[in-house]
Amino acid sequence: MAFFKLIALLCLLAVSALNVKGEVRKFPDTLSFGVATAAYQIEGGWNASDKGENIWDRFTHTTDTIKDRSNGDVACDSYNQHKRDVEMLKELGVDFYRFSISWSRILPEGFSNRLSQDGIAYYDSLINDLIQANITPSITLYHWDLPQNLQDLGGWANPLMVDYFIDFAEVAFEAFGDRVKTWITFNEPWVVCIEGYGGVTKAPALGISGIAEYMCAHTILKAHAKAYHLYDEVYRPIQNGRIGMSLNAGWDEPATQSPADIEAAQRNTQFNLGWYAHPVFSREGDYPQVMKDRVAQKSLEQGYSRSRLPEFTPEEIAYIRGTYDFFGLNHYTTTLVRMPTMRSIAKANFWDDVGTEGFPDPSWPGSASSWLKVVPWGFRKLLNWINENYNNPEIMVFENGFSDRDNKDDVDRISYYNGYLNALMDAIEDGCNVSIYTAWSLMDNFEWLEGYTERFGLYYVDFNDPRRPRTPKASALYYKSVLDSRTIERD
Ligand code: GOI
Repeated sequence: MAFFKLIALLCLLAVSALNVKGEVRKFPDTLSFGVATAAYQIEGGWNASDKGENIWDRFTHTTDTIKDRSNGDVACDSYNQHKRDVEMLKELGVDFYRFSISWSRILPEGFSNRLSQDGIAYYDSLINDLIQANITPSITLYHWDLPQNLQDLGGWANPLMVDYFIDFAEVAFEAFGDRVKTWITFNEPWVVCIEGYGGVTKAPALGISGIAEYMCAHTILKAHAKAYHLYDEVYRPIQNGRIGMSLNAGWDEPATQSPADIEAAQRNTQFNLGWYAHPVFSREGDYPQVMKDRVAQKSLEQGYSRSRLPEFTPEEIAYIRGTYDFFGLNHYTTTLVRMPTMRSIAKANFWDDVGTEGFPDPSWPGSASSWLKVVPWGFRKLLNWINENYNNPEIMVFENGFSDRDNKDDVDRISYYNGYLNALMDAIEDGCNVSIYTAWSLMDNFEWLEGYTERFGLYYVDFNDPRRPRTPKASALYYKSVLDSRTIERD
């Protein structure tokens, strides 16, 4: 008998040492699972009751840059169908739901002079239904939909926007903070500033590269820090929740092991993730040194009288440093990075400031989104990089997901999730402190410039039907089984 026990034990050891495909891996009990959405992408009701106009209303209504010439006027109609949304969350068995608040729905004029009772009532009802269903609500304050009249005043390029963001945050903490204990100040400030201020692929599409994105980031970092301090000093003592921001980051893999390519990959990470993470999560605070040096140098060469990258005062550096209860991460994909062969242009430009080239490996499987390749091991490397560079913070993964086009039998999405969940498990075994995993997204929704042509949902939404019916895709059943068993199969 003892002999057979020994054999069984040896087999078990062999299986775990060899990492056999199909082996069952159990997630730690400390990891919670959820799904995410964002207000403009799902709500519709763009002018319901007294809701004010925001920059995405303006952008979609007055330009023809959205691929299928669509907009978020109706989207998934969640403004009228949040009870169905909560049903879906219950079907999936999620621990929490991450959604965002539409600023101009609760403050129609952007300022806190006037609150919309209907706007507040909508989120009240959603939050109450979630709690009833034993699903933890978590709120993103800013997922890209600035009130248009605040944009008319310069938006995030105007440093005074800090105080108007604080007014909005205060209204939200007051109204919902008794029931909501996880707050995300900003979703992906990189996208807001690079694509909306430096570039033209997100609202307000200013396209003033090399200047505007640095102003935007400067304001957002101060606004984030001020919201953190407000929560920390006034609301945490009575509401006892947690607050941070969520940064998008791919993994930058050096294209070759040459010192130049390794340097390029590191610089790329510092200019993209470090731009926001270093001021908040590093011991020293402030922008990364390589960023300060390069933008100052190039600005000088280009004839500017000062660096295009604004400077923080020592007081501001100290005020921003440490303003987090967790590291919020949105991760989708990986790129190869190399040192460019041609160098330097005379005109101010963010990409010239970075001075790197990114491209995918042709062997990586693609998705419906040109930028999104399936590279699970990059997720593991990125989590470890954050762990090492920012002192082992508690990491909350607030977005991770895959796009396809029009398909309910979404086997590619299932293999994406299974690959990335395995990489997550590897990173946890490496010692990364990950407490939250969030799939993007609960359902197909308005995918910004791509309109409804790229679908990220676990639930399929029929956008041709005025009732916007939702049906579970194969991946919804896969995710449900992961949540029920708290296990995955090694791939
Ligand atoms: C989330 O952001 C977001 O929070 C959700 O709301 C959203 O629904 C979800 O993701 C799904 O998208 C300008 C090929 C500069 C290579 C324009 C093509 C750089 C590189 C456009 C196209 C990467 C996800 C672009 C966060 C993709 C970075 C999404 C941030 C670089 C570009 C490109 C571009 C491209 N994104 N991402 N990139």
